[in-house]
Amino acid sequence: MTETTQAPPKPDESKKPDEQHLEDKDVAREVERIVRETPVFDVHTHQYPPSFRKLFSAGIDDLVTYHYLIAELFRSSAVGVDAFWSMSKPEQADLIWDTLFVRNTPLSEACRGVVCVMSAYGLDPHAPDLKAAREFFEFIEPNDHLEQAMRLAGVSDMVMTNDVFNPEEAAYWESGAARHPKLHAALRMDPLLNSWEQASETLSRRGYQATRDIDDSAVSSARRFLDDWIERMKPLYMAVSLPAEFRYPDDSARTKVMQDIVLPTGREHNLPFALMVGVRRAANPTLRDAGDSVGYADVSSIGRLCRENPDNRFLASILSRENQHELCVTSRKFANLMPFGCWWFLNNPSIIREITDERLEMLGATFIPQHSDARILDQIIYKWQHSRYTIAASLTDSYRALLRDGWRLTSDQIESDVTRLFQNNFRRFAGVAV
Ligand code: RAT
Ligand code: ZN
Repeated sequence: MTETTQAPPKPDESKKPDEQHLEDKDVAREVERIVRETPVFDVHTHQYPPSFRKLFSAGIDDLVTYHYLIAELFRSSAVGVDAFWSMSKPEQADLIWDTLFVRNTPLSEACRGVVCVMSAYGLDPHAPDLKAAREFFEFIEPNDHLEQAMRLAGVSDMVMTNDVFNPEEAAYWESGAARHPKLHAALRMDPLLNSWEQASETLSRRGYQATRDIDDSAVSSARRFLDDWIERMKPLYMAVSLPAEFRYPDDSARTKVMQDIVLPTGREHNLPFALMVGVRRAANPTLRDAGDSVGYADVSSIGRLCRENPDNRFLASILSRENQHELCVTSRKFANLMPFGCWWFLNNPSIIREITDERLEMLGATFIPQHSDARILDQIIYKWQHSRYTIAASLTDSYRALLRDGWRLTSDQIESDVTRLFQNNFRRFAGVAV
């Protein structure tokens, strides 16, 4: 074929408008399909590979004793907390099942999640007890279980929460327990920033001498400690959860640790730092993990961190619903800030909906809409099924509004936006191959 016999078609002529441009009536169906079929990179979970035996949490007893459900149990049962904690895990699960699923309608998001997971596995959520569910999970080999759950959830990769200050977890890393190629590490360091006293004791005990004063030698010990753990874990980011009272800068040990230890480490290893802000730990300590609460955070502190440290990248998730708009505004000011997820008490459809709407309106497709925070493997199934449903509804309304304004929309555009939201925004920010 020569140039003169056939000229290449002009871009416009190569399109068949009726086939390529979606009509308003087709948008919802197409968005739902693409959101359902696009795999997710789950950027914050509490998953572990099966080789981290005791930390690998899966199956019906773990699902039903999720701390969100423990909090709900005490609102519907007269059982006392001491009596509850003295029970074995299967006894606790039986009580929660009977209370929240047999005697009551499982209306809450956390309850509905168990129903969703059971249905996905073909188990009867109306069962009077957990016998059949226990039998079902008993025979799944852990690696098959992991694969099956990820497939049912449409999750390609998960980021773990790897607490370097937890001796039980550290022991697995030190013993060289096998990693899983789809489970990536995140170096979590709450004590370092929230309790220097405790952190310095742990550092010294592990051979990284650190005094209670954060002097030069303590700084270099803590940096060596982080360097060594980064070398061992190869994390995609470092992370901390911070109380609602977090302020930056201030005259606390935390600001010093940030400035002298954590931020330089992030720059040297080219690692983003994930800030999860707004927790009020142990509001009701008798409930243990279920007793944490929420407080209003200071988003301007995050803005100052981003402004003063342009060579660091920050991921941020804030727990209070009231902080979400400020986080969007701050993200518009700083490209080194990536908002992610609808965290913990925000992981409910009504709230995901409003947060996703405001993020789309203020940030386009430049954010990470959700993470599962799954503590129990099987939860990724419901957390993602529920989130996908709401994210699709938000996106549908955004695209339909765009159509009303005269935009011509194609499936390719939707695919590219959803891939950014579910995969590539995180991959690019964390330096993972796209
Ligand atoms: O959502 C949760 O399960 C919380 O207990 C926390 O794990 C929280 O997500 C965190 O990472 O601190
Ligand atoms: Zn978490």
